[in-house]
Amino acid sequence: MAQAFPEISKIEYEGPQTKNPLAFRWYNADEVIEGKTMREHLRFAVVYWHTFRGTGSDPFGPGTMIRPWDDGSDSVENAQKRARVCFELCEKLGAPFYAFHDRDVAPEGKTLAESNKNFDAVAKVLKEEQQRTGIKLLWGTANLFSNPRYMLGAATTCNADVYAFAAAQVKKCLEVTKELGGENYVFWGGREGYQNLLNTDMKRELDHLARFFHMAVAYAKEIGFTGQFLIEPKPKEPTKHQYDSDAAACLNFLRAYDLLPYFKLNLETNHATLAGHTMQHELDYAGMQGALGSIDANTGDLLLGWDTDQFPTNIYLTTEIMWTILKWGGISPGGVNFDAKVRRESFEPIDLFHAHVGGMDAFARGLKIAAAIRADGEFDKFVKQRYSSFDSGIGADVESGKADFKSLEAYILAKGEAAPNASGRQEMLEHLFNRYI
Ligand code: XLS
Ligand code: NI
Ligand code: NI
Repeated sequence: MAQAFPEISKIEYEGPQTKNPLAFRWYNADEVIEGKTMREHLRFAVVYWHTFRGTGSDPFGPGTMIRPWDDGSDSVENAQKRARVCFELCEKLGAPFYAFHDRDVAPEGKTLAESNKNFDAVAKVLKEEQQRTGIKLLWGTANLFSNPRYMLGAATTCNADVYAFAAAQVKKCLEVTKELGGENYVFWGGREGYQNLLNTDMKRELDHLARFFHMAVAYAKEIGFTGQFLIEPKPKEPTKHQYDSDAAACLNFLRAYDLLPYFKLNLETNHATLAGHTMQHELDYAGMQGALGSIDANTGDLLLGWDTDQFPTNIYLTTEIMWTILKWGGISPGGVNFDAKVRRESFEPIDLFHAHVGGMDAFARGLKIAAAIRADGEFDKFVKQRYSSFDSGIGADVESGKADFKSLEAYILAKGEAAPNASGRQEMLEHLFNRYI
C-alpha cells in the first residue's frame, strides 16, 4: 500500500535546541529516568476514534478533515486500509501502542453476526500490522453509546434486550482484545446514567451495571484474558448524571458491589475538569487506593463547558500528572493514551503529527521536571514536616489506634490549648514549583 504520509519520516529526538517542529525536543525514548526509559514510563498510545474516525463535524457544521486514504465508505476494505494507516502513523511517531472501540475499527453490520464478521476481518489486518511493527494494543473497548439502540443506556438500560445486545458486544470485544494481546480493557460509561429521576430506578440500574461487570470478569476468566479491566470516570455528557462520575464514585461503586479486586481506573483530564476536580486530584485519589490504572491524556478548555478533548500542551499540567504517577509507582500496564482530537480548523493530515508530537513532548518534559522535583525532595520534606505532630506523642497514638476520645480529652484538658499552627506557605510552594518549570 502507498504511504499515507509520504512527506513525513520517522520523528526523531533532536534535543531542546531544535527548531524543527516535527522533532522531539524532550521525548528521548531511550533516556533513563528513575531507573526506567521514557518509553517505559510513558507508554504512549494513539486513539483510533478521534485520529482515524474524527471528521471535525460539530453541531453547527459538517466535517472538515482531509483524509486522502479514506474513501469515506463504510466498507470493510476501507476499514482495513485505514487500519494500515494507523500503524504508519504510530510507527512514524514512535508510539508503542494504540487503542480502539470495536465500531471505530470495523463497520457495524445489519445484525450482530455481520458486525462480528466485519470486526474479525479488520482484526486480522490489525494483527498483521502489530506483528510487522511490534506496536501493541493498549486497550480495546466496545462502543455502547453511538447506535440509537443504546439511547437509554446499555448496561443500565430499562430494555433487557438492549442489555443482552450490549453483553454480546462486550463478549466479542473481549475476545478480539485478547486475540490482539490487548494489555487492558476499558469501560467508559457511554450513556450509563440518567437525565431524570422521574422515570429512573437508579438502584436497579446500578445493580444491573454491577451484574454486567461481574459477567465481564467471569467471561475474561473463562477465555483466559488477563488484561487489566479499567473504568473511565466522567461526570456528565452525554447524560446529565453519569454513574461513573469521578474516581471516588467509581471506587465506591466497585467496593459496594465486590468488584474492587478486578478493576482500576482510567483517568482523563477533561473528565476531571468536568467533575470539578483537577486531574492531579483524581490521580492521587485513585493512587492512594491502589487503583491508578491508565490515563487518557488530553485537556479541556476552561472557557468551554464540554469535553473538547484537546491535545495537552500545558507543562504545568503534564508535570503535575507525571509527578503523581511517579508518586504511585507508574501506570503500567496502562499508558498515556491520547484521547484527543485535532480541532476542526486543523484539517490536514500533517496536523495529526503536530498534535501528537506536541503532546508527547509535553509529557516527556513533564516527566523530566517531575523527576527533578522528586530528586530534590523539597516538597516531600515540607509535607513531611507539616504532619510531624503525628510522628510522636499524642499524634502517633492517634495513628496507631492507641488514642480514643477519652485519652484525647484528658490530653487537651491537661494542656489547656492546642499548639499554635504553622503557615501553609502556599505562595512559597507555588513559587518553588515554578523554579522547576
Ligand atoms: C468519552 C471517553 C471515551 C473513552 C472510550 O468521553 O473519553 O472516548 O475514552 O470509550
Ligand atoms: Ni477517554
Ligand atoms: Ni472523554
